[in-house]
Amino acid sequence: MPSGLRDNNLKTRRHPVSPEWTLLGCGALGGVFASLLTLSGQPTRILLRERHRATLHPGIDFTSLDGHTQLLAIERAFIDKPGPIRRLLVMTKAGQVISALTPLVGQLAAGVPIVLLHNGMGIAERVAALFPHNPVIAGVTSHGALQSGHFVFRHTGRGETWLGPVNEAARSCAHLADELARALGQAGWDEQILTRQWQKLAVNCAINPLTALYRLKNGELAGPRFADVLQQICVEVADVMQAEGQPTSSDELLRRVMTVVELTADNYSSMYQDMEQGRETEIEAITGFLLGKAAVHGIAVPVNQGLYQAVKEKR
Ligand code: KPL
Repeated sequence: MPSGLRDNNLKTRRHPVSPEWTLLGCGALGGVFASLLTLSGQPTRILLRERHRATLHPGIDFTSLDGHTQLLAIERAFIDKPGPIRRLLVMTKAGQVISALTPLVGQLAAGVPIVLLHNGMGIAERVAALFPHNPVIAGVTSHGALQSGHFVFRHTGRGETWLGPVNEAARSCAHLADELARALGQAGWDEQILTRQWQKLAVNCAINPLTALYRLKNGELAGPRFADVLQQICVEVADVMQAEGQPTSSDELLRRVMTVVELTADNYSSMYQDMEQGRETEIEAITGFLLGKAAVHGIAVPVNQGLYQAVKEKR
């Protein structure tokens, strides 16, 4: 990616006023969402954290699903001077959500919606406590994304995105799903977002640790070698979900997992990518969250426990 790109070479203009979206967390998925929002005509500003101040910030090199590559100028700002924020889209890794948002405590205007799109659970409630005057929205997405260099992103799979309210103030924010849908092709609003979060957690408990530990593409989990372990993971997650008041069955969860395995067969899971790059994984917010809930209900989850330990030890 060449540095020092001039804006007039790029596809979009800078937007000095108030962007539609301010995005915190420009990893693979964040970079793809920023690109898709920009291309749909919704000006987006990327908020960079302090540790990125010393690095170069060229335009975004974005490759869409059809393989077309283009350079996009996307406005950037630093977290200490974020500029006006209309909606905040938080796409950091689960483990970084709280530390990334902390500088905005007391700075973010009341009423500005905070949309959280990360793997794992247990964080949205903490964000709602930190920002009692803001609508907090939890989201799940199954889009595939790859980052192959500094600000070089590829959209690798069209997925579904669902948003829903975490606190009362967020109940009036359903229109945000429509706006995301303009960029993503589909996005829906679901008042029962907790159920969708659990279903996504089940998929992540099954796919992410195994693909990361065995260094596989998602599709390779369809082989007979993994049939038993996937089944056992789903039995354990279903037990915990039922104890949490989420009606489901291990068969239903296994069907969901196998559908995602098939739809994302050619993708590397985010945990695989994190481990390969030596980054912190989301194991705490995914399997760690499950283990915490299992302990509360006194449910044994030995297979998930083993995967959790193996991922922790590998780092
Ligand atoms: O969410 C994912 C991830 O990689 O984190 C899945 C759905 C497993 C797709 O890779």
